[in-house]
Amino acid sequence: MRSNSGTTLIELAITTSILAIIIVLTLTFVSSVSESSGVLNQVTSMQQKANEIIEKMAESLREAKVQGLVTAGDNNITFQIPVDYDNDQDLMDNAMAIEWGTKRMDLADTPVKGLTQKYEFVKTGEFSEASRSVDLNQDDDLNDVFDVGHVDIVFPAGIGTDSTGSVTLTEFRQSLTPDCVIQLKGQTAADIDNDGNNDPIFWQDGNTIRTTIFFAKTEEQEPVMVKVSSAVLLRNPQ
Ligand SMILES: [Ca+2]
Ligand SMILES: [Ca+2]
Ligand SMILES: [Ca+2]
Ligand SMILES: [Ca+2]
Repeated sequence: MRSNSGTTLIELAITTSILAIIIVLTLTFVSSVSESSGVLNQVTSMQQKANEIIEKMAESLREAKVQGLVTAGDNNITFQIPVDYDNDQDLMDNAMAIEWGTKRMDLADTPVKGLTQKYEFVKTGEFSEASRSVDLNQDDDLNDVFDVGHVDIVFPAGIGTDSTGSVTLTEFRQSLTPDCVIQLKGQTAADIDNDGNNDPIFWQDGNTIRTTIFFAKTEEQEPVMVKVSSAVLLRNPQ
């Protein structure tokens, strides 16, 4: 009886510790699964949104007449689009030339002749790998610091006069993205993902406009980086 109960106690102790190990293993497994599915959700939702944004930009750039050359350090691209400013239901004027201009978004999309619109990166913050202990660009160091911001579309808006009486044009801005666009700090054309190719947001390669955007939700505890790019062949090159 005594030896029996002794065995039972030992057995109980062994069973309890085995159970404890199993519980710990299970919890570790569950938490790592939910962590990786959290990262996966983050990547999937960002990828989807990023694709929509870049497709929308590509659509307008395809028709565009780019103003000036877009070099690799530029954080913006200025362009015109065909608009029906003579209001005869086509995009050609009387001389059969394309009606280049933009729209006054502040005036219900009213077409305006000769003016431009642009896409532009606007910095709103920074992300430091070291201070967050996250290797965001996965190049095996924690040395990188990123500018964080968004891409605006900028239209001309109301025309006013300044203090000297000169005519001024104001801007109408719309943010195309949340504050989750990243670039290496102060290096608008740098190679973010270390694949040997520089990653300016906009870059003109002959009649092709290349757009590359890196997205990261830097407010997440474990932010991940997503890259989206497009190459648009200009339909109306100069
Ligand atoms: Ca017209
Ligand atoms: Ca890094
Ligand atoms: Ca680095
Ligand atoms: Ca790169």
